Amino acid sequence: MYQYFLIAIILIFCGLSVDGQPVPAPDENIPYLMTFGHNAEKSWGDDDFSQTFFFKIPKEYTDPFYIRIWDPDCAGEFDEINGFFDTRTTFEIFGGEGCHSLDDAKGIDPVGNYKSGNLLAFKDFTDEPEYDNNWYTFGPFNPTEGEWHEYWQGYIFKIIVEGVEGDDGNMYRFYLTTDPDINRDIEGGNAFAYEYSFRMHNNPNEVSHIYPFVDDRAISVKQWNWDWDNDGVIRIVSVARKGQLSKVSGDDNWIEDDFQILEGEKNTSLDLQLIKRKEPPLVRNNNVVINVRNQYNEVMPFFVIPIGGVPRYKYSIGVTKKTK
Ligand SMILES: [Ca+2]
Ligand SMILES: [Ca+2]
Ligand SMILES: [Ca+2]
Ligand SMILES: [Ca+2]
Repeated sequence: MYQYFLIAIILIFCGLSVDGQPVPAPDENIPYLMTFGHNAEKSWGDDDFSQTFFFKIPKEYTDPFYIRIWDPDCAGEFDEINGFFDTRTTFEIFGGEGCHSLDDAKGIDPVGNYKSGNLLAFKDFTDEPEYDNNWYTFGPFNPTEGEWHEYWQGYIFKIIVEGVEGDDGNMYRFYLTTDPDINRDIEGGNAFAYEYSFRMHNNPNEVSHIYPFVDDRAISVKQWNWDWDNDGVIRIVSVARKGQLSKVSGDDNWIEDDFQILEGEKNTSLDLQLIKRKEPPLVRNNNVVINVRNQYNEVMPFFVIPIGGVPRYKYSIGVTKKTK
């Protein structure tokens, strides 16, 4: 009996370690990141054909690491065809001074010097069966090739994905890993973005999540989303918020919703629950974009592994205490 228990424990731990650090992460339950070729109409769901993500390598980790891309090609399985597949997607990895700290790097539009820092690696993909439902591995990288971030106590790297030719939708994921061939966790590693372009689930019962981090300067928040196709609602949960409904956009437009930060929410993550529409017509293959800004119009980071954990509503914070 005892040995079965031990084997079960070992299997659980092995299972965890080979999961790697996927982006999107399990708590987000987002099926794919998405970037279209720049000749696509924006009504397909991508507002600017460019996606930026950052990886954080904690200072305790000093060995080389890798960034793996799942399904980097745009053809075959998973990708969204528009006529025929003719899209070329570039993946560029940056490190060094300014790769994150420069304002343009943190913008939500691909303008100015957003490709700041040192270009460490580059590869483009078209219709390549070799990488269809398969991996491409960037690296090895040394953690110190990134840009040191004092507040997050780690080195930051940037990846920019762009649809430079064609009009089809490329679906993909990233994995941060210690191993070039297997996905293995970097303890304390994380990834974040200031704007997220992704594909929603087709199953209306699936709920996806985004976790913006509220720093201590935030007083109010503006939630912006693009091309939601009226696919359900966004419900905001936090340590102080039980479930507040926020607006979603229709076809080919942005919508903005403002709300105040509550006491207890600073230095925690919000949980934006993306709840799909359950009545017909069901929305399929829904590509969307979302960003969240504070009262200064500064974008707030979404960490794939939420800072402070997934927030749970605490009655004692959310309700004004009554004296008995
Ligand atoms: Ca594919
Ligand atoms: Ca096409
Ligand atoms: Ca793909
Ligand atoms: Ca859409």
